[in-house]
Amino acid sequence: MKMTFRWFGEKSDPIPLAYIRQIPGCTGLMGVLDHYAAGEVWDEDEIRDYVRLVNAAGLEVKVIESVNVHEEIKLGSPERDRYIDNYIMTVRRLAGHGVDTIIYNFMPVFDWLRTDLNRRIPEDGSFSMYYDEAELAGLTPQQLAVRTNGSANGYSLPGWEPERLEQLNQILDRYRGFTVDDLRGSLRYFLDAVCPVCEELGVRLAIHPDDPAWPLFGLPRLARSGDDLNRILALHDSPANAVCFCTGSLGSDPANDLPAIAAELGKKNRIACAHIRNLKYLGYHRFRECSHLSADGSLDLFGVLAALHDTCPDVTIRPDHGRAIWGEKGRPGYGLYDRALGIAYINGIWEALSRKD
Ligand SMILES: [Mn+2]
Repeated sequence: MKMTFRWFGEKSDPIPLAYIRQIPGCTGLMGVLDHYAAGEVWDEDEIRDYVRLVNAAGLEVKVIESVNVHEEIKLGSPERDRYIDNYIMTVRRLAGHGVDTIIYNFMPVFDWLRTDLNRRIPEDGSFSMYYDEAELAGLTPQQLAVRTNGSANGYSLPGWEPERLEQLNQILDRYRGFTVDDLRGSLRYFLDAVCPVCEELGVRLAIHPDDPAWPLFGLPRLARSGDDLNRILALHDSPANAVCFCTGSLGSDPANDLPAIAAELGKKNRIACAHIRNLKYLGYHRFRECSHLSADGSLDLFGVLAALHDTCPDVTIRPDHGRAIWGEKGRPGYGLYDRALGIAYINGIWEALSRKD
């Protein structure tokens, strides 16, 4: 197992790389260059400088997150080929600098969604991200977008960039009548084009599950259960067509048996990487994020890690969202302290699993 950390880059992440290097067992990053809009080709020099900077801090960067897919690709419009060519160019450039895993999602319009990014946890006074579908009632997508960005401590959140949301109405109109089968067809076309290049380069494309794991604002979603993920893997049968196993996203639906899904996908050798976090169910489509400790939430993180340890022991892991604790005022979900605690917890479980062998 390789332990990594999400880092947003020197200009938009307040956490120094040197601090990340000091987290026990943390040897690398899942990197992000989040100023690129979906569809843009990433600049070669910038990729090189980024990788050098990370390496100079004693960390690897083999996994890159949020190479976002343009809406024209998801909509399957004639424009898509141009954006797929751009995507392939970015993949080639990243591979040229040692990247072997690229995480993407295929959610129409919206990336991950919460109704509150800083909700106080009454039990311990810390703050975490919170979702309550009842709070969405009466909110238009635009109002929600404004509210989400407004509570982000001044940071631009991945998937919620203001530029992208300007044309929200137009994009939402174009999705009217678009079904989950249409969306899956668009994904197949994308995978058929990009996976052969990935195979040639030794890169894996890892789809991130939908977050939360149900449709929003009537938009279709295709990656919200084990069955969905198996269907996606069957769209293009290749080791390059893989999954980022995100426990918090899949786990938002209590019907998803996370250890069983992890074991099944791991046995197929299709888990390229994993995001590990916990959440606590508070009611129907209502949950909060919590510490990683299984006892603090509703997910069986021991069971998930045991399944990964059994089926894909070389997996790259990072702790996912953490709470804001000890007065830290950072990017919501991406502070240093609670994610470092998450790593310590995951490391402990992993060592116990390894010693048991
Ligand atoms: Mn995730």
